[in-house]
Amino acid sequence: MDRTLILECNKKIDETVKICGWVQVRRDHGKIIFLDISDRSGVIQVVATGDLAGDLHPQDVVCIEGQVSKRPEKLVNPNLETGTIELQAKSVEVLVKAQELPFDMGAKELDLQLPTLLDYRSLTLRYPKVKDIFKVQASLLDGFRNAAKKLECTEIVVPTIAAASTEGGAEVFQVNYFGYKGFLTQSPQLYKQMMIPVFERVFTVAKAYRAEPSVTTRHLTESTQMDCEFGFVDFNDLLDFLENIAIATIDEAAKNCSDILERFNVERPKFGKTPRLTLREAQEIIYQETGRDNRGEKDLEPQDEVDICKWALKEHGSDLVTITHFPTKKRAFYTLPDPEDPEFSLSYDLLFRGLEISSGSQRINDYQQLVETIKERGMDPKNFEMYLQAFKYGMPPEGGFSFGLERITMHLLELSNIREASLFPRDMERVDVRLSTLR
Ligand code: AMO
Repeated sequence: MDRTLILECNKKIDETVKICGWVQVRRDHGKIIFLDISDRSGVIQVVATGDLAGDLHPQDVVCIEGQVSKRPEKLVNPNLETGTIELQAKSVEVLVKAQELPFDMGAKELDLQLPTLLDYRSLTLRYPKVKDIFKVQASLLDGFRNAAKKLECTEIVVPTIAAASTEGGAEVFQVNYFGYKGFLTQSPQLYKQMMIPVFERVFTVAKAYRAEPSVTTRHLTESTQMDCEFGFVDFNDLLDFLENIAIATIDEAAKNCSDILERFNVERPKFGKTPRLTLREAQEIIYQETGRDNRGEKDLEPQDEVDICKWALKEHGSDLVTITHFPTKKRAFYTLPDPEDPEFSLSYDLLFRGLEISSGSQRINDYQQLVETIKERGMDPKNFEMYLQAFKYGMPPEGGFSFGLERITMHLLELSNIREASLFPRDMERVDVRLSTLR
């Protein structure tokens, strides 16, 4: 008999079908045993006798033939897509027995500490509420790709082994590349810029590596960046594109996953017109609102990001706020200083519900200015030979931005730690397993 997907059973009342999937939960009620079986489409309750259910337990892989029947009115489960039906098992084939589980995967809440959740990642990812996080993430990726394509960006795939570090600083992983010094890219930055004279508008979803020396709830050593880059644009065009893509990306996921947002008990994001503030204006507002005087600081502190977002929601009904004009020295070498006040740059960060989710800038597109800036920053233009070629031979005014996928996922679902929003998170202490267990 051909396999029927679980959700399809809704249309097969009184028919005999074969479903295949995993045992999620087993409930013994005397001689009757209820099994929740899941597949890629959903979950269904199976009613089996003790003989048929044998010693089945969660994560066993089974195929079950049986008759789809309507549940009695009072046993309907409104929270389940198949809540009005159940499957009366006639035969059970065990394809694969799972070993005994280290914890109860059938529980209503997976009550585990984060390290344990990650130690057993390939198992805990199957838990419905954990799986939901990555359905939202997939939807964010769709939303980003759709929004970038709407703006006529071409998708590119870029390298992650490079000959020079992109964002500067010490936070770079070195690799021994056949005896030569190589680096893992801190962002797809240099490659997306090199592609401007090729396609004019590009986007990419790329891994970014940062040797972050501190353990925080919002930094990973390997994160996923969703980047765009545009030629023939000015600063205002870039801000429009940034906010347009952010709203389209988040809104598509929030719409497609409204059931998941409900299960996580989080509200759909609000997108009134996104307020735009310079860093100095934001610091002034924070001072007025909270009395905390960070005017003159070179960046926003985490608490500043929280406070300015609270203000944006209160005053503008927006979960997003754009901050512009960061000090030139605090931004990467490719950032264009503001011609009217070169101490500050044509740069921006986009904050979402209290956290920076994106940043970018108008770029230096003049070859000589770029070479000079690289030298001023104590770097050697020779290490940027391929990159500089693109500027030598005709680079239009250009700019772009990058979104952190895990950060958006985290704040859309109001998770408390970014590691929950990464399938297999890497940090100072973990690459799949705890590094301490490798020593
Ligand atoms: P930036 O370094 O600000 O800019 O990174 C862009 C976005 O990526 C996310 N992000 C991170 N997420 C998790 N862990 C990390 N360690 C981490 N680092 C960054 C954040 C951040 O806003 N090349 C520039 C972008 C550009 O100018 O186009 C860049 O990489 O959400």
